[in-house]
Amino acid sequence: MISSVKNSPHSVFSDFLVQDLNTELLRFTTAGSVDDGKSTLIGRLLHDSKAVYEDQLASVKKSRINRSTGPVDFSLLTDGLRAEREQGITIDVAYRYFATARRKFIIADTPGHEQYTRNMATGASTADLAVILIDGTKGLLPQTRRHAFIASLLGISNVLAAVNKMDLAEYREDDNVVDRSNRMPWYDGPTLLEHLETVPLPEKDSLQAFRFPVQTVIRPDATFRGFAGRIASGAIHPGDSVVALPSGRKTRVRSIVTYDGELPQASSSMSVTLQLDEEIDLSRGDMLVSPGHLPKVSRKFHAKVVWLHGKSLELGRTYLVKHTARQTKIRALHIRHRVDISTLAEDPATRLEMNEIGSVEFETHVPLFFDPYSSNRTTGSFILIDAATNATVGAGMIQEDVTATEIAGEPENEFAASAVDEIPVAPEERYARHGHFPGVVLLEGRAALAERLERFLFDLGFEVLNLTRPELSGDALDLAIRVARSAGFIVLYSGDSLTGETKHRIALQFDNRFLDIAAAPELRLDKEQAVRHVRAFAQSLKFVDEPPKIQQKVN
Ligand SMILES: Nc1nc2c(ncn2[C@@H]2O[C@H](COP(=O)(O)OP(=O)(O)OP(=O)(O)O)[C@@H](O)[C@H]2O)c(=O)[nH]1
Ligand SMILES: [Mg+2]
Repeated sequence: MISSVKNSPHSVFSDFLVQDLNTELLRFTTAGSVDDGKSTLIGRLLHDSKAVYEDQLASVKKSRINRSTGPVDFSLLTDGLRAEREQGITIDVAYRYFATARRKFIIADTPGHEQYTRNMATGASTADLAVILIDGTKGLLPQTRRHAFIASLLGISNVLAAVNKMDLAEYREDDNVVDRSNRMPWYDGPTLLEHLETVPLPEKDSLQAFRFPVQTVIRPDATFRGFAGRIASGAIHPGDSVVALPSGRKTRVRSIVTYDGELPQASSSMSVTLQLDEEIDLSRGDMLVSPGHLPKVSRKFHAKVVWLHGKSLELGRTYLVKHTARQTKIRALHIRHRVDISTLAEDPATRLEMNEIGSVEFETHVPLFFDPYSSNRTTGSFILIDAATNATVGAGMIQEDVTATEIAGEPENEFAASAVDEIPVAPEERYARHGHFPGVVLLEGRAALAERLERFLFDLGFEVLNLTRPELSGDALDLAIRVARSAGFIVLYSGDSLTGETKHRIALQFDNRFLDIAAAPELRLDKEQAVRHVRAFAQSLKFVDEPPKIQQKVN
C-alpha cells in the first residue's frame, strides 16, 4: 500500500520537481559575427542533448529552407521568425532551455549582424557566460571583438571561445561539441558541453544590498497601502529596516504580500508588494533600500555606453533615460573617450556613432539612485531613449569611480562660480530644460481623462499639470494659467466649462499652442482617440532639434 503511494504519478512528479529545483542553472549567451554558426551550434546542442521535441525536429526537417551542408539545418531550431528564416540571419534574441543530468541551461541565441547589436546586448545582459564563436575560415572579425568587449562591459566573467566550421578544415562539424573527438589529439580540454556543465557558477547575489524600485502604489481601499515592484537585489523579511529614497525616511517592512499570500522572505528578482510600518509617501521610480548600504543619489555620473542608433549621440542634447522604474531627462555632458574595439585604445571623441562604445559623463533632470554596474547589474544599468521617436538609442553601465568632483566642468561651488547669476531665468531657459514648449489642453468636465493623461504625459517625459478644481475660475484661473505657462508646463484643464472669450484669452497666452477637445466633436466621447490626439499635440510641442535660442537680457 505504502509503496504504491510512493510510486504514484503525483509523487514521481514532485520528486522530479524537487530534483529540478535543486539542479544548478547556467544562463549563457552566444556572441560573434554574422553567420559564424551560433544558431546552428545551439540547435545542435539542443538536438544532441535531446531537448528537441519530435514535431519540432520533423518541421525543421521538412522546411524548404536548408542552408547547411547536412540533412538538417539546425539553426532553424532557434531562428523561428519568418524574416530570420528568409534572410538566413538571426534578428531577435531567442531564449531556449535545455537540461542535462548535471545542469539546466537557459541560452540566449543572439544575432551577429551589426544592425542588431542591441539585441545581442539584451541577450547578454542576463547571462553568466558567453560562448564567443569564431568561424575557423574567417578568424576574429570586428564584430567578434565588439561582442567580446560588450560581454566584458556587461560583467560576464566567463567567456568560452569556440572555433567553428572545423569541417571546412579536416575535421567534423560535431567534433568536441557534445562528444569527445579522437580526430583532434592536439586538444585535451573538455568538450563544449562538458565545460558548460562544470564551469563554476557566479556567486548568488542574495547577500547584496537590498534594492526595491517602486513600480506602483497599490491602494485598493483605505485599509491597505502597499508598494509593488521587483526586487532588484538582496533579500527582505518582515521587520527589516528600510530607507525610502529620495526622502531618506527610515521605516520597517510590515509584510511581504503576493497574490498567493504573505511571505516570510523575498529575494532578488521576485515581484512582491511591500507594506510598511509607517505611512511614507512613495511613488513610481522611488526606491526602498537597506539602511546599511545606500546607493549613490546623484544627478551626475559617468557610464560606459554602447550607442545603438543611426543618429549619433550628441553632447548637450536631451534624451530620456530609463533606469530601474524611473524615467527622466538626461544630457551627455562630455565624452571621456571612445574605445577602439580592435586595439582597445581610448580615443578622444565628441560624438558616438552607431555601435560605438564610449565612456560618457551624464546629467539627469532628477537624481537617480544607482550603484556601479560592477556591483549591481540592475541599479547600475540604464537605457537611453530618443524622446521624439521613442527609439532605444543607447545602453549604459554606470562606472565604479563615481564622484561628483571628478565630473568635468563642474565647479567646486556651482552657486559662487556662476557668472550669470544676476540674469533672471528666462521662460525659454525653462522650456529648453524641459525639452518642450508650454501648451494647454481643454478637457472641460473630464477629470478622470485629465488625470490619466497627466500620468501618461508625465511618464513620457513632459512637464504637465492637471488643473481640475472647479473653483478655479476668473482671476484665479488666469493666474494659475499664467504661472503654469511661464514655468513651461503643459496644462490640462478639466474644470468647469469656459466661455469662448476665456478660451480665446488662454489660447493667446500660450501663443496658440492650444488644443480644445470640446471643439472636436469626434473626440468628445472616444477616450482612446482623445488620448492619441493629446499625445500628438504634446509631441508637436517638442523641440525638434535645437532648443530655442536663449536671449540673455541683461537688465
Ligand atoms: N560547414 C559548416 N557550416 C556551418 C557550420 N555551422 C553553421 N554553418 C553554416 O553557416 C551559416 C550560418 O549559420 P547560422 O547558425 O545561421 O549562423 P549565426 O551565427 O547564427 O548567424 P547570425 O545569427 O545571423 O549571426 C549557415 O549556412 C549554416 O549552415 C559548420 O559547423 N560547418
Ligand atoms: Mg543566428
